[in-house]
Parts: sequence; structure tokens; C-alpha cells
Amino acid sequence: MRAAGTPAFPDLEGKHPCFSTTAEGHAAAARLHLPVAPGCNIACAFCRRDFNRVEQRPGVAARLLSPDEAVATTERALALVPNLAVVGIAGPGDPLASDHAIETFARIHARWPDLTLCVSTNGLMLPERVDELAAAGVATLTVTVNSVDPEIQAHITPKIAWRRKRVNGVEAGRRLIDNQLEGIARAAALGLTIKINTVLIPTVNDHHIGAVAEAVAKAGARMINVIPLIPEHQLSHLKEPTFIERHRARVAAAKHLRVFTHCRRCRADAVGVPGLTDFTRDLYGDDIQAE
Ligand code: CLF
Ligand code: SF4
Repeated sequence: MRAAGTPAFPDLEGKHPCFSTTAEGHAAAARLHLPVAPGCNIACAFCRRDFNRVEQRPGVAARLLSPDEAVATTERALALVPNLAVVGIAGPGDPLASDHAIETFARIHARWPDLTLCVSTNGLMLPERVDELAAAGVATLTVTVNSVDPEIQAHITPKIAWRRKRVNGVEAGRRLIDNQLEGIARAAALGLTIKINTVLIPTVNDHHIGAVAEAVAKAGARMINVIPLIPEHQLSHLKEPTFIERHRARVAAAKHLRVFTHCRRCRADAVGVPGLTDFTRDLYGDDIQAE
């Protein structure tokens, strides 16, 4: 394992806040999240998607944007946000559950080819759609993988929608995990740089983070981000992981992959450098208010 202060991805260091591994690199570039993904095709037990102006967490945006509005928003953001280098789509639903995200990426890539395009997905549709993502210019990919054991996954994602049918429990977990690992392998073969987000869920997957890191590394992922659970929805009875629990999970993950430590659990419409600058209010005016 390389020392924490050295860049994991020299080409992206200082150019992508979530693929930079030094503090300086993380602070050097801004990202724009475009909330164009309306729905989701799986049901995570901790997920409560919402439209509001105040909550600072994934799955939340002030409102959805259409692909047309997203292109116009990107144009305004480029004039407003210093060092804007990355345009990401991370919700509020899953970017691969509908066509809005891929259409948006294709249009932005055609107009501003120098922007790095980034997507965050649950991975269910990745094997089917990764070629479209690559063709639309997406270079950096995050897949949320919370377990590689279907029995554990059944507690985290009790149901999914697959081929227009509802699939439940362990069968749903197996399908999701198989698709995630296959999608990661295909994305790696296409040359995308892949990070894994793993939500650390006390009593559910906290003993399993090393196994997740090992399996995704084998599939082709290059970095992992262990995100402490925000106890919501069906998991609102659980506690947020302690500092020690987070540390233990990162140590287990670090045996297999570089660990990203600058995550700010961003909104689906965040704009700026995560944790450092926030231009959401400037960009959207009264339509949205940050913090
Ligand atoms: Fe956005 Fe995610 Fe791309 Fe970054 S966020 S789609 S990889 S550009 Fe970054 Fe925010 Fe953490 Fe995500 S700090 S929640 S890891
Ligand atoms: Fe929510 Fe994301 Fe899970 Fe979909 S994949 S249910 S948006 S956390």
C-alpha cells in the first residue's frame, strides 16, 4: 500500500476532488452535480430520497433538472465556479435507471470535451449501460457496493426491480452483486477509473468491509470510500458508526485498495469543492438554499 500522501491517480490529482488523494489535490478542483436522475431501480433500506433545500446528504436535491436545464446550468456554473473541472451525476435516483443522465453527459461532452464526466450508480444496470456511458465521455465511475454476500445484501437492499419484475431478498442481493462485479469488470476493460462507495452499517456489514474491498479490487476497482451510515428510513434505529468503527473498516479495506478519506456525503445538486466551497445558492438563486 502506498503512503496516504501520494497521489493514487496522477492524471486526476488536483483535477477531480473525489479521485485526488492528497489534501492539496482534493481542494484544487470543483465539481458540479446535476440532479437529473429521477427514479431508482432498487430499494436500499437506509435511503430516503427527498426534495428540499437544507439537508446535506446524498439523495437530496432542491428539484430535478431536465437534460436541457442541466446543459444551461453547466454553462452558468462554468462562468461562476472557479476551477470547475468535473460534472457528476449522482442522483437523486440512480443515473442508469433512466436515460436522462446518459443524454445529459453526451450533450455536455459534445459541448465541453475538456470537462471530466463522473457518475455514481448502484450498478444494477452497469453491464447493460457501461458502453453508453463510455461513449458519452464518462471517465470516472463510482459504484456503491455495500456487500458481496447476498445474505447480507438482502438486509441492505431488500428488493430490486429487474427486467420489469420485482425481485426480493437473497435473490435480489445475488442479482445486484453479480451485476455490480460484472459491470465493474467491463468498465475497467473500457478504461474507466473506478471507485467504490461502501456504506458502513453497524451490525449489518461492519465485519464485511474487507471482503467487499477484496472482491471489487479483483473486479477492477482502484479505490474505496467507506461512508458512515446516515441512519434513515428502515435503518433509522441504527447508530451512526463511531470513529473507531470507521477506522477499523478503513484498515480492513486498505489491505486491498487505496482508501478515499475526503468524502462529504454530498447532495445530488452540490456545486463547489466538497467540504470547502458551496455555490449552490449562487447558481440556483432562490430556487435552492445551501445549509
Ligand atoms: Fe460527484 Fe461522486 Fe463523482 Fe465526486 S461526489 S459523482 S465521485 S464528482 Fe465525492 Fe461527494 Fe463523497 Fe461522492 S465527496 S459523496 S465521493
Ligand atoms: Fe437510494 Fe441510491 Fe439505494 Fe437507489 S441506489 S435506493 S437512490 S441509496
